[in-house]
Amino acid sequence: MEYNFNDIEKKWQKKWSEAKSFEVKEIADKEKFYCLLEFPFPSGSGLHVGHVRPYTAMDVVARKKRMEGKNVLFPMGFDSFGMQAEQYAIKTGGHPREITEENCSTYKKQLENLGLSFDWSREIATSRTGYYKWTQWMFLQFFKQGLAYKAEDTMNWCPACKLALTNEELEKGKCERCGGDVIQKTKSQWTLRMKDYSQKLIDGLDHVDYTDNIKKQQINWIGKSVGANVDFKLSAGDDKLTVFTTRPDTIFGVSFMVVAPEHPMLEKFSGEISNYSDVEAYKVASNKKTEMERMEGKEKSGVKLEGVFAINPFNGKEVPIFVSDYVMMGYGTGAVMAVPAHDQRDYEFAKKFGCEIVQVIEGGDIEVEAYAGDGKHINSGFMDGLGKQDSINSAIKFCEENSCGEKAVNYKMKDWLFSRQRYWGEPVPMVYCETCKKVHEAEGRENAGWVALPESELPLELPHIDNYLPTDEGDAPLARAEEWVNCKCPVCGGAATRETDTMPNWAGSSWYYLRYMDANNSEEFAAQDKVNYWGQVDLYCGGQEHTTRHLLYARFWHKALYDAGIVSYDEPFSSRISQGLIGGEDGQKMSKSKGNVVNPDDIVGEYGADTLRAYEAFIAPFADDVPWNTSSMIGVHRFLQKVWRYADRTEDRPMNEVEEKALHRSIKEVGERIDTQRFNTVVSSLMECLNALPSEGDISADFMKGFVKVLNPVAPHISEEIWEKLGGDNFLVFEAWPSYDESKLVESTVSIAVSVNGKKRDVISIAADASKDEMEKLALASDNVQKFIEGKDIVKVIVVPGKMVNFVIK
Ligand code: ANZ
Ligand code: ZN
Repeated sequence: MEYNFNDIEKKWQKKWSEAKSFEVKEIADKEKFYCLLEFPFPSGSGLHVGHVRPYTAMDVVARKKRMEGKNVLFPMGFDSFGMQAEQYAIKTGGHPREITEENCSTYKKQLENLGLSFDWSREIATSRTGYYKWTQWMFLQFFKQGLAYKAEDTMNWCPACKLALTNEELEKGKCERCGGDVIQKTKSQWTLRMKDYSQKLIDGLDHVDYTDNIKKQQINWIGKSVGANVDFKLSAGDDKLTVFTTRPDTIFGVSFMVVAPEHPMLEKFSGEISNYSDVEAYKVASNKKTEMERMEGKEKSGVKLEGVFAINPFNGKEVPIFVSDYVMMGYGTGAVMAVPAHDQRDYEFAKKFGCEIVQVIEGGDIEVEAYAGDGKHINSGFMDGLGKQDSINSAIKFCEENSCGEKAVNYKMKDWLFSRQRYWGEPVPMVYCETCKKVHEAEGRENAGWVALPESELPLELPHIDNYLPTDEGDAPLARAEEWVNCKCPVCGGAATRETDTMPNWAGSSWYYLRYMDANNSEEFAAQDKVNYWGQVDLYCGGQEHTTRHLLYARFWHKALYDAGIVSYDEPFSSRISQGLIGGEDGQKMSKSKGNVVNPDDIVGEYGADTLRAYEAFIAPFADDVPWNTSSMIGVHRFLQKVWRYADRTEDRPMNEVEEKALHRSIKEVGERIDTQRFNTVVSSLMECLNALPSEGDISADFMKGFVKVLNPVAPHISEEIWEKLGGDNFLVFEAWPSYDESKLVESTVSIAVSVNGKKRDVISIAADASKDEMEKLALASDNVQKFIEGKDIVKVIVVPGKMVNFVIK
């Protein structure tokens, strides 16, 4: 019989769906397993084969865990807010909601064609009101906890496109859309106090099982620095300038100070600074640069403050102060003590502005560049002769004893800028009221004037508008919906206006794993007992590009919920893995413009979903980037055809020794390899299993029934079909994962290949310890071999013990 994969696959997809095979309920005494995939943004171009890789891999895990008797939660949904849908709507005149919903259903169809065992009864999309009601609700909880505040923040603004752009949306500092210049604009925006969670986010990594690489990336992103805050007295008044330094031990080498252009001391001392107009001009100029440009800062620039200087608390030396944009206001104190001999940025600045360079650590050649290495301290008063750590400790001790500083820790990670000037996002459920503002101000409250919507008014729905562009003033497109914007203050009943910024795309994706636990609940984001039953995600799989931001946002969000008493455990994901990318067959990144995109629908149509699944599992170690390769995909297809043919050869008889051993080995290997995410070797083990059988003669039906159980996670359709043909009752999906018998794995016999002139003619089974002579004798006795050598001269016999025999004939 022919392997009609298209019919077979459709048949089983229908059966599973009708039987609701993958829908799960919370069952108190059944052990759970929560297997989570990052949900896709439903773009107009649909799924490509790169998406399929993690989907298949996690489906393999979910199917095996199910067969092992676990209650498996394996959900899917859509991260469906975002700029792309909005841009597409602007281009085509459609509505982002309609475009998004259409894309969602295309994706869903594509996913169903792959035979993925998702529980679609729990489908979510972040842009549906039933979902974002709870995103808004969580924002309100954060606001109540004091975690949300309005702050003036600079944003990248493209005057041509009238769009605010994130740093990721810049290309070499220019707008990625029109290539035009981008300016810095300040705007009051919602911000979440994520920086306060820096240490918790580092500490939490000790209690989760992420790969070392993922942990390292998270730690780097948080960017913890340990050092000291040191106070320098100012010549003017009794004010001081505090700097953050990781190297207080180098303080005897300070020859100037630098403050950021935004530092408040500048304005404060504008009366004392005699060249303040130069300072102001410099402030304006640096405001035009993006943070990236400032950090790269190839050519140092700055202005020396005339009329004000600082005093080094360690030696009383007078130190000039500069303003320069290589110092950022957002980090530390926005001021640095410059040690040009040992910090390269300070060195470049000193060279340009003719400042003194005082070496305080032995080593290097400071005629050429700053020396950042270790060495003994020199020119450092009481620290002379000390090494790095000792002198840091004694410098901090000096600060504490003389009340001029203390130990300090800083984190590079910033608070989370939570406002976007876009339409297609969650409305922020806040209202601005002038009347309440006066009350708040009198109380000295933060966010004066901002009033939270009562929870009963959620969801605050996105109003319909026709123009999705921000206004000329840079206000978000929602500002155009005047009727919606003007409202009553929920506290005092006076005239008020709604927030017109929306939430970032990262909001909805920060808690979706919780919603899956109780996706259709209209009373709560999820019922507590369900949240407690499903608990932490056991295995979370997603892209490498999400190991920093998304994973940190979600962990922060969860910890904030935990601190607010909303969830009972403080880490959302107990383990995390990341898949590698699939590139084009030409070795380049798969992209439409390069014309090298492989569409999964085409592969499924031509070779079947099982082939695509097995190939994507087989393609390479899961975390490796790898190019698509059609001929190796066809190789996998041939393997499935072989499975199909072998199933046709079955007889009702017990397994023989060869079959038993091949099967037990495969059960062991496949099981272990799925559990450790070595999916590529799962497929090779299955191939080896069949290779161990003779290519002709009958095969035990028991062998085949066992074989399709281990094949099932990878190629579920063909295995269900064979299972049914062999008279297996129930779906294979619900069969128990087979166990293996260790004693069956001991090598008493081995299969060896017998060839004639290098062409394989038979596989025979012999004792593992058979001698070369015995091997040759048995090989010669094979009928298949005899056919080819009968009446011919054997000129040579090559025997590799335990492996093969080759007869060379004339
Ligand atoms: C003196 C010094 C001497 C420094 C030396 C370094 C080496 P990380 O490790 O990144 O935390 N710094 C502090 N605040 C800054 C700001 N807002 N913008 C730019 N630079 C800033 O780096 C901390 C070091 O970066 C600090 O230690 C400070 O320079 C500088 F041999 O102080 B250091
Ligand atoms: Zn009010």
